[in-house]
Amino acid sequence: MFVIGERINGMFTAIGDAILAKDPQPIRAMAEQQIAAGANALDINVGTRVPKAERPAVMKWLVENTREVTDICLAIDTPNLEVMRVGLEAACSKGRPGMINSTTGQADKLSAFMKLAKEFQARIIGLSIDENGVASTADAKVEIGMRVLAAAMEVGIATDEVYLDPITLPLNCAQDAPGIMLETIRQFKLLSDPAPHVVIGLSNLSQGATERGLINRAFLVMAIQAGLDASIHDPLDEELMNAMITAELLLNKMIYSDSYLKAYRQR
Ligand code: THG
Repeated sequence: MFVIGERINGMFTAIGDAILAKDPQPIRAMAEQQIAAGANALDINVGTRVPKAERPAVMKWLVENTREVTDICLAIDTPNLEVMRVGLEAACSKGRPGMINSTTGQADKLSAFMKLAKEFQARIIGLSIDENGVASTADAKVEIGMRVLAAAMEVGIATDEVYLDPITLPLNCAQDAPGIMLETIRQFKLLSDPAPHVVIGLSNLSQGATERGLINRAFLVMAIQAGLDASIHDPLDEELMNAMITAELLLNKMIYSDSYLKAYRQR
């Protein structure tokens, strides 16, 4: 599993405060903690408390500060093309890896973001959203996934550099959504050869619910069985990471040993 740490996001109070105060220390500490806990990449999102006009400069600051402590992949989380470009410039400097999080499926957005992905050799996440909003059926989600892959191929991006995201809705407002997501994940994996990656923003699922950790854990395990191979979540949630590692063990993706949890973390 490719784990994208979700915690450098202005929506978390402590990180939002640090962003507004231009205090780099909590940002760097959060990057280091997530990497120590097993993150393979870090999501970078300035949040909603920063005024729109300041977001390009603030994204640059946030990425540059994170880059002070790590060379791993940084996923620039913004729907705005200008903020994305500034974020990628900082993330991908000196040949380091970056990721576009994300594009939607409208033709004009797709072509602009795919060009950026090509320019920066960045991976790219395509959401199951288009001019009609969030696709609600598996068929509609897969249709958008197909358009995302076609747009990638058009600019010469391999289908396995694309991450399709079926969109995770909170369980407490859409109880049939998890089942639809599982079906979508299975179908995404059949869309191309090589298959695209499939990613979700796991924590969305349990927003506003009690038993958040348990809900996240149970769904992540099911989604991995369906073909999920990347997840934006909290790597500091140790029980979640243990459930994820165990799911991979049970699917024969690593060799059993009594100390398999430790072995996974050491690799
Ligand atoms: N897909 C993609 N990218 C995404 C998402 C997605 N990026 C953003 C989001 N969804 C994933 N990241 C988060 C980060 C935090 C939370 C949920 C998703 C979260 N935050 C707490 C809350 O709202 O309760 C805040 C807690 C606090 O304030 O401390 O749940 O789906 N491609």
